[in-house]
Amino acid sequence: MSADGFTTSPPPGARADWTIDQGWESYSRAEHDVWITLYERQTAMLPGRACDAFLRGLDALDLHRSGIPDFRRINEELARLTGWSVVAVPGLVPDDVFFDHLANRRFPAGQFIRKPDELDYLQEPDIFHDVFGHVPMLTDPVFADYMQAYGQGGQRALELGRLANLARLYWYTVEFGLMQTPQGLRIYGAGIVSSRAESIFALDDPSPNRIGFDLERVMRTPYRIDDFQQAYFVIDSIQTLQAVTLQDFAPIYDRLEGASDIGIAEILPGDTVFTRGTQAYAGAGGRLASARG
Ligand code: HBI
Ligand code: FE
Repeated sequence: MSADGFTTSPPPGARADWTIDQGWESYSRAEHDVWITLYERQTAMLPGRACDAFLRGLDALDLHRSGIPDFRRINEELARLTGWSVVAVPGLVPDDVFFDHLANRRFPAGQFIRKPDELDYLQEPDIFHDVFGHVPMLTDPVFADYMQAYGQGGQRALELGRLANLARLYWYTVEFGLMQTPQGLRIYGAGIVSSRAESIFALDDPSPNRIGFDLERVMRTPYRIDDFQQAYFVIDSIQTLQAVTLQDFAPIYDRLEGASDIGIAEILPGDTVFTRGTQAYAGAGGRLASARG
């Protein structure tokens, strides 16, 4: 048990809450260049794909074209807008640590950046996924409330042993969420918006299902951690997410107790279907198949 009452002690050099100094001065030119490559590639393609709140956040924080942003600088504006701050961590942190940060409006961001030969895919969230992908949405007051409520919900889910269900909510909204707008579907999920290939696949490809968001339906639906999603869930507004967190999850968890998982590619009779996917991409072996090329 660490000093802050967390179940796992932090790695050497990290504080009890697993935070470390970003050490912005120590990033190399090559590391800044990786950020610039990714930043320019994504910002060139996101207008018309990312939702307005994301694009507004990108502008508000002025996430620099000139390289990896200094958390001290972006935190001044972020704190003014919604009271959030970005804190540096060495990588994935234990769930209880993660939820405690979110519940206190601190977003834990990986301090490292991917290598030039990993531009398109990496398993662990790096600073580009976390800061470019997640932080712009935290400038939106309603989404900022949702993320804090998610952290509080996570702490409760840990107490109730329902983390797996709650993790699906995070995955299908914060990481891979789509939003319906008068101009069509738009991206707000960090896992999509920080990936060039998935920013195209999630909106344009006929392979995945695109289904109207429903809390219990999402909590019963497994997800992919190794490849593009086989299903994306669509909210009609960010306010929908805030409404979700105003519910008491305990009765929902009770109903989920006896409920089976829904097949990852399945469409239910009660689903609002935006796209009945072909599942051709997943059926052909997905990324690994295309990587094998
Ligand atoms: N740690 N740094 C970091 N970033 C995450 O997104 C993260 C994490 N730890 C746990 C976690 N996500 C998920 O297991 C929870 O969302 C359930
Ligand atoms: Fe993430």
